[in-house]
Amino acid sequence: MTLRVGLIGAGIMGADHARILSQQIAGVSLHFICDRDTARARQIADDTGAAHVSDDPLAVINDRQVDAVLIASPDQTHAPLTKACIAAGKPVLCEKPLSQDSAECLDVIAAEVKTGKRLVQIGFMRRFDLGYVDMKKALGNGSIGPALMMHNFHRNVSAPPSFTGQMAITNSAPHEFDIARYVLGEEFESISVFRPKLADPTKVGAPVFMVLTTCGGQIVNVEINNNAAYGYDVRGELVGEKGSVFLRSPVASELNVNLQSVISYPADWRPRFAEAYRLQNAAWLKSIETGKPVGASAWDGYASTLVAEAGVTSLESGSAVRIIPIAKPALY
Ligand code: ISE
Repeated sequence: MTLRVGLIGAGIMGADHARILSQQIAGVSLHFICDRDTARARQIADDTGAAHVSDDPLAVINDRQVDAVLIASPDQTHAPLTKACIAAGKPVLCEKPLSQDSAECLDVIAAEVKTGKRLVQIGFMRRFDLGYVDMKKALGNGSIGPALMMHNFHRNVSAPPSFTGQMAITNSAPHEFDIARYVLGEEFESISVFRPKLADPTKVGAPVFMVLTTCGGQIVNVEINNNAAYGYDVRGELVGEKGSVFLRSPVASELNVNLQSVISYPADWRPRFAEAYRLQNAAWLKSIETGKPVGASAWDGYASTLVAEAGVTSLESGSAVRIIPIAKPALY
């Protein structure tokens, strides 16, 4: 059976998901493309053979010929559109974050719990990255001993003009908040956020450095620098009592010229996590067929947003902030 997917959002992420679904995964077709800019929606429809284009996301969600929905629209639309998918009984892969407001995440959770079915997957694709899979495996099989710390660096070339200072915490860092929870199998207990002094304080996207503690006693540090300039560079190291696992970025080649050996950095996350996105999207579609949920749930979306909210408070207050989630519903 070919699964017909409705795609909401034809920007940088929507276009990449369209490429993945149309070129790299069998058994799926793009059926409906939605964006406020119908011209770029039409371009994706023409490239992928999608039958319909609209600027109305509800037209996509409620179309009887759409079996599943992928949300790649702006952050503030994620929670309301995910709730609309739940109301329509449609499986949905929603790009991260589920919301930048934990109360909105709880609304989504309440709606999904009411159906009694897991319909929502959140696009924390690093859970499918082979480096992080190795980290979780090494912890799980005891080869590095009990986890002590996890170091994380997340550097973008430059922040888009719309990027507010807080978005380093609410938009970029949720990747690290989620992957650390997933690898360690622990919830966070507290967060402290610091910001270095910039030469130009008016520059958008100043770096932040975060120190988090887990309920299991581990320490996690996260550096987010959305204006690293030199390349897209995500690093990580899981440190145990007997060893560590260091995250290696996939490198296709090494250029040797002019007495130099050059390994290039990608310009953004798409090439760095290309395989993780493909595996995530393929697993999502498979989970729809099997009825067995995979990847990050709406609860995981809530948990990472709760940490981000506490991080914003810590940055503003200059103090450590405790993280106290609600009791996890049995559905998760
Ligand atoms: C973006 O939304 C992503 O999800 C990327 O993975 C991340 O590196 C980037 O910082 C975010 O803005």
